[in-house]
Parts: sequence; C-alpha cells; structure tokens
Amino acid sequence: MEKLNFNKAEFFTSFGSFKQIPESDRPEFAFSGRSNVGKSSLINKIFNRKNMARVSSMPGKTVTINFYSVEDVYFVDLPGYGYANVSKAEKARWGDLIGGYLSDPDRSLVLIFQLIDMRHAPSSDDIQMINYLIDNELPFVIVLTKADKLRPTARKERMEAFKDEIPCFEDITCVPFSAVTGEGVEELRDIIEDVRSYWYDEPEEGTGDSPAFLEEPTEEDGHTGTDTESTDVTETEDSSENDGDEGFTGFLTPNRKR
Ligand SMILES: Nc1nc2c(ncn2[C@@H]2O[C@H](COP(=O)(O)OP(=O)(O)O)[C@@H](O)[C@H]2O)c(=O)[nH]1
Ligand SMILES: [Mg+2]
Repeated sequence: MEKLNFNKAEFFTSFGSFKQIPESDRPEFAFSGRSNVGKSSLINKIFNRKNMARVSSMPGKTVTINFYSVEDVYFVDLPGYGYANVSKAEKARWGDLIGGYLSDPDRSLVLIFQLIDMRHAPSSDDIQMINYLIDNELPFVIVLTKADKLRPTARKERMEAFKDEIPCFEDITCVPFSAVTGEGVEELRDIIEDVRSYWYDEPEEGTGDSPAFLEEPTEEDGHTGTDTESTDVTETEDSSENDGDEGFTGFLTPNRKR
C-alpha cells in the first residue's frame, strides 16, 4: 500500500468530553504523556509542522482530546496529565476523557505512544498509565523524549534504571526521541506505517507477521495484573483484584459504561 504522506496532517477537531467523540471510521494512533513531556513538540516533528500541536508554555489550559487527520488515519492527542494544584473536578474530567477513550472497545485504537521524559524516573502517574495499558492489553510503545538533553553516560544510566522503574520494560518497544535533533522520528514513522498497513491489508489468520509490538505479552513478563477487569474499580467486587493499583492517584478512572 502506498506510504502515508506525513506532510498532509491537518487538525481535525477537539473534543471536551468523551461522549462527543464520534465512532471510529479509521485507525487511530494516540499520544499519551504527562504535561511538559514534549508531546506537542513530537507531534509537530512527526508531521513537519511548526505549530500544529501548540507547544505550550502555559500547561493545563485546555483539557481536550485533539484529533489530527492524515489521509486514512487519525492521530489523537490525549490531554497531558500530572499537573500540580489541579482541582478534583479537573482530574475527574481528565479521567473521563482519557479513561473513556482508552476503554472504549469499539474504537479502532491501533497503537498508543506513551511518552516518558528520558531524563527522569517515570512519575507515579506514568507508571499508572503504563500499568493501565498493560492490564487492558492496549498495544503501545514507549517514546523516551528529550533524548538530546542527555550525554551518553547519563543516557546509559537512565536506560539501565528504566529496567527497574518501568514494568516489563525489556519487552516493550522503546524509541528514544528528540524533537531537537530529529532522533527517532523515522523510527516512529516506520512504526506508524507498519501498523497502518497491517490494519488495512489484514493478512489471513496466522500467515502475516504482526508488528512485534502488537504481540501479546507472555506470562513470564512478570506482570501481576493480568486480569483485564482489575483496573475497573467501579465494577470489581473483590477488592483483592486491585492489587496492581497501589499508588493509584485517581486521575484515571476507566468509564466503560459511557
Ligand atoms: N531539548 C529538548 N526540549 C524539548 C524537546 N521536546 C520538547 N521540549 C521542550 O519541552 C517543553 C514542553 O514541550 P511541549 O511539546 O509543549 O510538551 P507537552 O506539554 O507534552 O505538549 C518545551 O519547552 C519544549 O521546547 C526535545 O526533544 N528536546
Ligand atoms: Mg502540549
């Protein structure tokens, strides 16, 4: 199939509540990460735009899910999480938006790019997000942002540390990225192309090679929360099933009922 023209990205629309989002009519790639991780910069870089996704120095102003269209796919900019001093009501709104979007089984959500700042240990919200993606068997890759800010030694140290800090780190496809040097841009575009052509040219059962990062994690991955329902606090009667949710800060409350 013909390659995607990344220069054809257009802002499509913003949604302030999950209920406004219409049904998927094409595959969707989502970007997730804490505020200031470099999400807007990454989106602008991938699509060769100066300012399509606003690189903001005033975080937290808009809590919306933004859709961009590029030919036959959508790119979905999820609201950044992790601001300090945010009201309970605002947190709930994030939770409704992100949780509603990610837990909707009818969406054609083909891949999530989970952004983590390469310079630091992931926040508890980052870890919660990654556990959520794993527990709900959502396909994702990790993008380590701001790679240009690390010298080789520090970078090596961070990569070692991530093995302890991020669950299943060694089984997750991980792309170091810099919006400044362009490191990782081509790799991300290749991943997008792979997943997109897999979606549109669906091979017959068992014959095609699915992209490696779409393969299901195995039991040996050492992750405990394999029960898909375990993160859905509202629907779980047996609270012992929520063992994986220690440190749950409550910003992400999946809302499967709509
Ligand atoms: N050095 C460097 N700075 C970056 C990079 N990506 C983002 N930034 C800076 O980090 C800040 C937050 O970036 P932004 O894209 O707005 O993050 P967002 O809140 O996740 O959308 C801005 O000052 C950016 O210029 C990067 O790859 N390298
Ligand atoms: Mg932004």
